[in-house]
Amino acid sequence: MEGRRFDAVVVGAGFAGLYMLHRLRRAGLSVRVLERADGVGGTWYWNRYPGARCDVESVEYSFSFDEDLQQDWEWSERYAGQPEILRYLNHVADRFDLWRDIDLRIAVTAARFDEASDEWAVETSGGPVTARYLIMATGCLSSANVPDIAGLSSFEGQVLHTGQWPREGVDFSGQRVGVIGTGSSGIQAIPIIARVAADLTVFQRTAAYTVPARNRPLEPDELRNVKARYSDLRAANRLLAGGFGSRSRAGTTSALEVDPDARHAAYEERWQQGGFTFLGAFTDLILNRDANETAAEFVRAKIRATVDDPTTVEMLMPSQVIGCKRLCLDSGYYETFNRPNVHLVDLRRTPIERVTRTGIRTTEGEHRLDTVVLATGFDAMTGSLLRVDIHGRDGLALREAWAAGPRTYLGLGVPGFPNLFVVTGPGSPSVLTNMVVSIEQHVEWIAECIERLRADGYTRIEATEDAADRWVLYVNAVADATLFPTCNSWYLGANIPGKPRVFMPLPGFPPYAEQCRLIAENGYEGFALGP
Ligand code: NA7
Repeated sequence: MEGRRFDAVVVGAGFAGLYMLHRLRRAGLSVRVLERADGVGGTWYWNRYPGARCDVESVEYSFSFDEDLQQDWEWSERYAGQPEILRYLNHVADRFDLWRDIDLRIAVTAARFDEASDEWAVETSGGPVTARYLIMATGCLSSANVPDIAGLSSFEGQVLHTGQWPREGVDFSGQRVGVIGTGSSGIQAIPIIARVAADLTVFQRTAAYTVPARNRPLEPDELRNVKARYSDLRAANRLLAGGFGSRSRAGTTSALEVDPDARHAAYEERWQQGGFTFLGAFTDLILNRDANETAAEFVRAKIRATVDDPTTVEMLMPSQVIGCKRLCLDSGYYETFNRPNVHLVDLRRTPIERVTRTGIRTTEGEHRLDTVVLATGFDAMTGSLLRVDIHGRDGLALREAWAAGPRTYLGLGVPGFPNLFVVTGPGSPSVLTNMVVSIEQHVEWIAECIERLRADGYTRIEATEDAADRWVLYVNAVADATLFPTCNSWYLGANIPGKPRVFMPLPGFPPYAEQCRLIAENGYEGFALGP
């Protein structure tokens, strides 16, 4: 690979990188995918913690670009677990003969745009390569957030992060385990660890809302029905704000327009169905605080009804807007706190003072532990991009350009960084959607753009400053019309100390996709093409 030149270098071999490779190769480009892991899968390669499972239903969280693929692949469960998704992505790599253009165990460390040749000089752990186009398919949740907790390195037991889980798995039997973090990862792992560990202590900073996933095996009939009209299902999903969920009925009224009994019945029906459909019960749950509070209170009542110990109930009571931090789906999370071997520590009342050689010391005393599991999330959306030392035109560093927060046009292009594309970058719907739908839309847009540039004899494309300024204002205006900016979520970068507080994803897939389409149709409005 070293010293070679490609039409495109793609960084990352998850859903985005694999499809990008396939699509660009079909367009006749020479492409190289560089992946730091020793396998494909991206976030599904790294997140092997117990209970890791997708929270979008498997028949929807999968590629739609190839009819034979979607007809042939048989998902076994309503929500696919991590091992099954990883098998699927390996199958995709086999099926489309992708391996020959993928380099594993290669970390991309830096990239510099050369204005004389309109090419990127890419530095990797395997030596330098050059490419006209640099496509960052680095994922939104791929840079683990390991918090700076005093004494962590002095702990003599194991420290594990859910997003960097050992490939060989971990046997917790007989162990005293501490889990820090109660987001999706913690909420999925905790019930499973609790079943095998001798003792489990959960260290909670913010109480989360979670609704039952109601995961189950998929019946052959159900799968047959989906496949009989698969393209209709995909098309219907693309018309929804989140790019998924068209098989469940969306609410059509405000939560405040119906009487309390009808409202309760609507929530209860969806609670029994399981999944994100809960927040689709009414039209204004993410727009109106009073409406939102009715859903929040329904979940709080479920916690009171499920958990036996009143002190634990009180600690588990979430207070922020429901859905402001990403809603979690669980399998027996609240019930786990009724087990005699599970204890909850509220870090707001009794913060961690330090990790000692033998456990975690809070202001209340020491919890002796054999293993600490950090379910502390990710430096989301920008972490994996900024980990690479990218320099654009005039030597401009991406880290400098984004010092006050990410600034993109469409989440796809960055002013000052010609021929750089970001798949599901900040400023695009990405993590507020079914990621596979957003990835397919981006990959296809990027591939068509490059095909057009090549056909028309251009060697350079760059988002203009003006277009990016307007885009950032637009994304903020859309987000500000929702309740999303009202809490300290990773959507805002609020989970990482010192990270600029900017709402990064753009709510609403269909209008976004339509804008991308029109911009391309109008000759890539907002981009400067050259020479
Ligand atoms: P999340 O959703 O970012 O959750 C991380 C959790 O860890 C959350 O409860 C945090 O509390 C907690 N946390 C983070 N740092 C600390 C420190 N320093 N001390 C104590 N607690 C801390 O990450 P996940 O991996 O669970 O999920 C990420 C996404 O993956 C998820 O949304 C799905 O899309 C899949 P906080 O809420 O910040 O107070």
